[in-house]
Amino acid sequence: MQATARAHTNIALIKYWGKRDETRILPMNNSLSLTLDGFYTTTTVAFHEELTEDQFYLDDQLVEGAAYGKVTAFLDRIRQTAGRLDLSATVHSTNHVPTAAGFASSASGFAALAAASAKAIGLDVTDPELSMLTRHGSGSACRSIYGGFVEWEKGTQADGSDSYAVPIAPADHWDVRVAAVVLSSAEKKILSREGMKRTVDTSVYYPAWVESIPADLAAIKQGICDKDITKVGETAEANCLRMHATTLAAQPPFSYWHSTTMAVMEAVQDLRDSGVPAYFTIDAGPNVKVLYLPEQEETIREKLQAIPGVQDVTVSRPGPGLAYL
Ligand code: 2P0
Repeated sequence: MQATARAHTNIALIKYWGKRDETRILPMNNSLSLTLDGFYTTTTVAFHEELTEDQFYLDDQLVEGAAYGKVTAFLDRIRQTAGRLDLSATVHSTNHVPTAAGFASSASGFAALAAASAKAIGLDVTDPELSMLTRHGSGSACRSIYGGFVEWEKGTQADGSDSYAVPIAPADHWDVRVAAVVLSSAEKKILSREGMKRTVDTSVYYPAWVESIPADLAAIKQGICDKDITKVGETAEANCLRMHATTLAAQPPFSYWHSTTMAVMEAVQDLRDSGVPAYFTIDAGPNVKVLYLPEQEETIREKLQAIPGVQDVTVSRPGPGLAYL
């Protein structure tokens, strides 16, 4: 009863921001992401009858506390679905997502855990079913089931049975690049789970955010289909700024940006002013991701690395979906 799976991280171009159900991890809005080849998690799960509790090792270190709690809670769901509450698991995860890259490893982590644990326990699930299981670990992880461009359908059912990811275009559809720009002091103060809850509960801009999503989705899907960097970039950047605007209108207000975050945003604007198509997006933290085409690689790297306060620039291409090893 053992299986190994690998899943890649994803970057949202249309952001998931706000839940309509915190227990079932059901979002207020559809989101759309690009899976990235540079960052992934490999996880092996083995179920045993003789074990009395789960054990979780991350990069060969035994994990306890809150991170362990999230993993066992997720395994409980898998056990329940399979009708095998008698089993406990050993989980070995290896993260190829350098913390310094500024990507959350939870997306690749929970996608790999869901796939490996479902297979190890003998659950015969379709991709949408696996995406729904993954969603319970972390919302954005449900998009990492697939490679390339992926949409998470928010669904309309109260039980979450129609809230899962669907593939929009495969990784080889279009060679766009994403540079992860890491800032030197990038400590995140408000977790995304907490930040999105405060925003839903208190931000006077939140209803406008939800209302703006269908037009963004339509525009970006057309842009992806046409391989139109201007349309995709402008839509993603505007969507990101609108998400961050909701935090400024929350009570108490907050922002994920640092001064260097804004310096990177200005550098991207400078690049565009000089005729280079480059666009930024920012998640629930200070690091910036920059979207551009392969022919601009050198120009982009040079410009971003020269910004004071930038520690590292790591480039990714569109990446693959789940793999069983
Ligand atoms: C996203 N983020 O679409 C958005 C953009 C952050 C900003 O998904 O509570 O770690 O586990 O469902 O998935 C981060 O939130 O939150 C996130 P939970 P998750 O990528």
